[in-house]
Amino acid sequence: MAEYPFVKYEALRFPHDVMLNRSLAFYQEMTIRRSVRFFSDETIDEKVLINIISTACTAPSGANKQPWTFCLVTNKELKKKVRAAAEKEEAENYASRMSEEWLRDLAPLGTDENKEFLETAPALIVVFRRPYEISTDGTKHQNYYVQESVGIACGMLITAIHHAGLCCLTHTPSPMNFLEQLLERPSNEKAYLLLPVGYASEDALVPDIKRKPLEMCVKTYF
Ligand code: IYR
Repeated sequence: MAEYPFVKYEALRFPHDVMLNRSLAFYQEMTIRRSVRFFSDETIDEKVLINIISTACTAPSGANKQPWTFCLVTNKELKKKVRAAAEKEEAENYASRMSEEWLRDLAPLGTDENKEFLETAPALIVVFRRPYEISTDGTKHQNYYVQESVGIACGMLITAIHHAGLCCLTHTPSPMNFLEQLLERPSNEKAYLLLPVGYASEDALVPDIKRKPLEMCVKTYF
């Protein structure tokens, strides 16, 4: 059996008081994150966006296959096409594909088929999952736990966006295969999530909704 190399891991480690402060400060930073639907058109330094995507790419993944591609779109024409295609699908969703209960559940969010934010936001990050890889001889190689891996990477992406002082929306146009076509992705890439990214507009409003109380989210077994 071949030997595989290992290297020493220098893990972060803090004194208890520092750990307590850091964990609280990070929670306090994250708890003010909101999904934003109103963006200013102010541009973002491309280096910041690349740092954010680099953070997402540090996510753990099944067998370290890193089964994702993050497409960064700032081109105005392309954003316009993405908006038109997303609105076409969403118009059908709101008109006939979504159940009465679903529409009732969405009502407090004030969403509809109009997706202006896809054009206003200076950047779109389109995340693709890669269920398999195609080697140069054309053979397919499955990736593992692709949904989980890409979901975790997206969580880290959203966290990095917020940490940089930017806002985003986890937008889920459905079906979203139009993104594969518009961005001319290879056949092994499937659209997973579409995030407009930018600064919240000065008059941005968010729904007056609350998070579940912690007791409903956490069960302890000490
Ligand atoms: N994809 C639709 C509907 C929608 C779904 C969820 I889950 C939301 O949290 C918000 C909206 C849309 O984006 O309008």
